[in-house]
Amino acid sequence: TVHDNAVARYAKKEPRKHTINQLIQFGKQLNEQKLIQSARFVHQELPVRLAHRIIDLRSLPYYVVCGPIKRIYDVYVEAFESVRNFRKIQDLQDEKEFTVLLKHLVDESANVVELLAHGLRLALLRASQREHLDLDSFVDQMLISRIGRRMIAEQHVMLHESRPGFVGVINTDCSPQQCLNIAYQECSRICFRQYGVEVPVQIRGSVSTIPYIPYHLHYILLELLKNAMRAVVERHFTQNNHKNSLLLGKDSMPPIEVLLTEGPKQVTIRISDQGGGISLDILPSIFRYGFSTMNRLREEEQGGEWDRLVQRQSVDGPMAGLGFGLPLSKLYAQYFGGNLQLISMDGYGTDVYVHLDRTGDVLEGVEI
Ligand code: W6P
Repeated sequence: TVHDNAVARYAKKEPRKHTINQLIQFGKQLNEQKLIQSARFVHQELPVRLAHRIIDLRSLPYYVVCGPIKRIYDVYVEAFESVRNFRKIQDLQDEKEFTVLLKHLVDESANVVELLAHGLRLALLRASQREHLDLDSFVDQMLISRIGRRMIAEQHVMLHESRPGFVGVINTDCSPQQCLNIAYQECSRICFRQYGVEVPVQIRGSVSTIPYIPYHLHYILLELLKNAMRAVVERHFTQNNHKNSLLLGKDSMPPIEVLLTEGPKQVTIRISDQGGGISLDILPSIFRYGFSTMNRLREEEQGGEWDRLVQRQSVDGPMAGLGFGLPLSKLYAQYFGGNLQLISMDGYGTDVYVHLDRTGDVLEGVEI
């Protein structure tokens, strides 16, 4: 098509990466010139990052890029064109209109993760007869890139709003403790709605605040707490009989223990549940896309394979998603130099370690 040259041209450039501290430095004491400069950066940068993904999508087999993934491709091409064709940003009026476009693009692409999950499921179904298909690193790259694009777009949009403690979407004094409490409250509500019980959480230790994007941390902690609570509830109802369990109070569930620690460079959050751990045959798959622990019990019943599990996604309640929660949480943790590790103690429970950089000096992105 007519865009091919433009895509190739932009894809020759490498993305320009920033650290959290650079974004904070740039975004504070904002004036008109800096706002225009910020818009110009996004104007140049988004097409570069999109072009790389467009090329990636084109390199996939035909039967993968149809349905939901073709839809993603179309959304990306449209975003690429609309940003690239936007006039040179010269004054505040240009900047204002460009910001409206950015908001629009962020909203438009809200369902990309869902499309990716459905597309992956379809692709794996189609591929099973033909060839061995491993799309994990492709999906990783799609999601890492999406985290980055959304961050730079939302950062620019949010520079217009001044909130205490924030520079754009970055909280210069993000409290892991507070974030944990908020995620815990939300998770308790979800858990109670789904199962009619609550799982107690005990929090120990305290840490300093860090420069961070609260949304990223909230996503990670909510996801991990949901997994932990689900494991504890399922184990509880499996071990005890249902009638008895209903008579027992909240304290009969073994608590999830959270420990917050810090060193010179990192904050670490360890979340320990006594949900029985993760069965050894599925442990190697838990960071794979499309694998959902919601299917754990059913798999044990049926002795199924991961390939067959991916066929049964997306009908789960709010405690389980499309099998993207855990791997996506890991990418969020890694995006600014942190990490996420999981240790299962077979038959007992699971420990998850979330490491977060506290210096703010690590470049965005994840090497895969
Ligand atoms: C489990 C499975 C899991 C995944 C992520 C976090 C905690 C847990 N606990 O049993």
